[in-house]
Amino acid sequence: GSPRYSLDWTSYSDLPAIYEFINELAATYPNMVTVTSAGQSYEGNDMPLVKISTGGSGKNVIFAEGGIHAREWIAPAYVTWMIRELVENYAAHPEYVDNIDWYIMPVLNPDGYTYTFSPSGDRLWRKNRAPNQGICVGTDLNRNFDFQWNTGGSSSLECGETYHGGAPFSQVEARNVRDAILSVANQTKVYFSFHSYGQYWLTPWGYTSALPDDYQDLYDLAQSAVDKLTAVEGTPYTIGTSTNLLGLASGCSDDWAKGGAGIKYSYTVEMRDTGRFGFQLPASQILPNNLEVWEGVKVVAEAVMLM
Ligand code: ING
Ligand code: ZN
Repeated sequence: GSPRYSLDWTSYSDLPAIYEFINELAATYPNMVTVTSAGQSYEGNDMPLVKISTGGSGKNVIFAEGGIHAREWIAPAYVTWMIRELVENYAAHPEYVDNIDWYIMPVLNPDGYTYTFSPSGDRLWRKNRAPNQGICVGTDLNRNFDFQWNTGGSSSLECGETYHGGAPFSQVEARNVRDAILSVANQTKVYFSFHSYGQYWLTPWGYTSALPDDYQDLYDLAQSAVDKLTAVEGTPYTIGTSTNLLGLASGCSDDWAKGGAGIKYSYTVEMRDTGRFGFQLPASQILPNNLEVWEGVKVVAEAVMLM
């Protein structure tokens, strides 16, 4: 039968609805969708890892995640929609699943995400929800990765929005995604971290203004992707390194994916908008955002088939 779930991408979905969606897809398409657990968050929420594959071994992998920052609701909304597109719309473009194994984590910060949905929480919360030594809660998971950790562009203060944590990989959510990536790193050609906002297609590095030695390769593929993305309805995206476009930021997941896990094409995509609504992007923009970003992701997937 058809999967029964509440997501329709005309509104934002809370954590239970997202988990219901991926579990329903796995139950309906057991030959294409496998959901395993990458571990649990500090508060004990599951961190599902969705594998989309038509079988076979040794295929190239695209690893994608969203929701490392709690308030960036468009990120899980995009990533869940991309899962739906790959699976329910498989027949329209079977090549993306037949030639690539997709590993997708839709909500990397489930505790923070839940907090942004709670009436007693904070819609604009960014960090996770693990307590620190003092009164302030939370570590910025996107400063907690063990590559050039705490070398600039992160906060040593536990109350800071970019608090990097007490040690690299001090946070269980960051360790869980680390282990999920490492389990497939030798096959993984591309790592995507979906964020908002700003309309940037970012490459490493975040820890230095120096460019990776293969920066031209990352830039050229990003340019091809952004060309198609922008062609949909004119949404402009800027391409460059996170340091050079947004300033220093060390301990980020994309730097670790490239420098630590050895994944050549590591991208952080900052989706809509450019600040009018910011993190509170109206739900009416979920589908337009998703359709254009998917055009860019497809360009990357086509390149991955030839790698
Ligand atoms: N921006 C990113 C952040 O973590 C970023 C910018 C991306 C920095 C990649 C370093 C590497 O601060 C948002 N909106 O989270
Ligand atoms: Zn973010």
